[in-house]
Amino acid sequence: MFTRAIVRPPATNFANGITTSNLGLPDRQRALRQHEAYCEALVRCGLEVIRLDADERYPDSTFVEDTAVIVEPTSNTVSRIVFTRPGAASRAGEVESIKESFDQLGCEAFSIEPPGTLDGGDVCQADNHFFIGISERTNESGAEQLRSLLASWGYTSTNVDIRKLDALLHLKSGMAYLGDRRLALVDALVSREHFRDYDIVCPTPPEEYGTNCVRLNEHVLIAVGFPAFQKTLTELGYRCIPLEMSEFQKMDGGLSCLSLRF
Ligand code: CIR
Repeated sequence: MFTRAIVRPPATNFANGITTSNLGLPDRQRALRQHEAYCEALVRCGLEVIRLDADERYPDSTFVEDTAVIVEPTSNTVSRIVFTRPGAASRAGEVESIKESFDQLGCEAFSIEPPGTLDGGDVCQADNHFFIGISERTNESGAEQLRSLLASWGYTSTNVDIRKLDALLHLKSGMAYLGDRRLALVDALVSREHFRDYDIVCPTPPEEYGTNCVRLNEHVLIAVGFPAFQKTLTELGYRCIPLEMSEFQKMDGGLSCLSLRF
């Protein structure tokens, strides 16, 4: 059960962030409206939304997911948080300001240390198992540090190498856990050994961007514009909340990147 989410709206310099998408410059006013609708959807899913101020120092700072991995307790302990060490130099400073927001939340805190790099977008939790993407942003040292922390808390993990998959910035650009041992996966990941014990839903081209959906309690947030994928999820019994994501997609971001959920 998720009860809280941390979000940060796009800063005025949002358009100066990193992107490979070739979809044109984002419109910040539209991005703010899309972000507001996203926050309203989180509330609809039963979450309290903790809204941080926009951070003008970091154009990519709206993508808060990349700064931390939150591990929810399975027993009666506080949540644990692993602050990341983002793989993109321009994003390194984002972690400090997220740390300040967590100071009040009483989580037990850990950090990825050099030479490790890790982006939260490369970490996909599926119940007691974590998939960790090795990507342009997350290196083997970062993945190993996370694996070791998770193992000490009783979780298993598997590395998924996505470095040859140019279309995926992060692992979660191409996968999502839907609960009940079901994964949404892009076609390029479907045949990987790691996923063979799961039910798989695979959006067909040109709907791959839809794969980055977010199961939150009784609902699934999905991006607008992927009708076949939405129909599949609805037929499987999920209550979908479609959200406009065009401005974030222009900056290589997806639904999961816009919040830290716990
Ligand atoms: C970046 O390149 O870091 C940002 N423009 C997009 C980050 C998206 N985050 C994510 O997929 N978790």
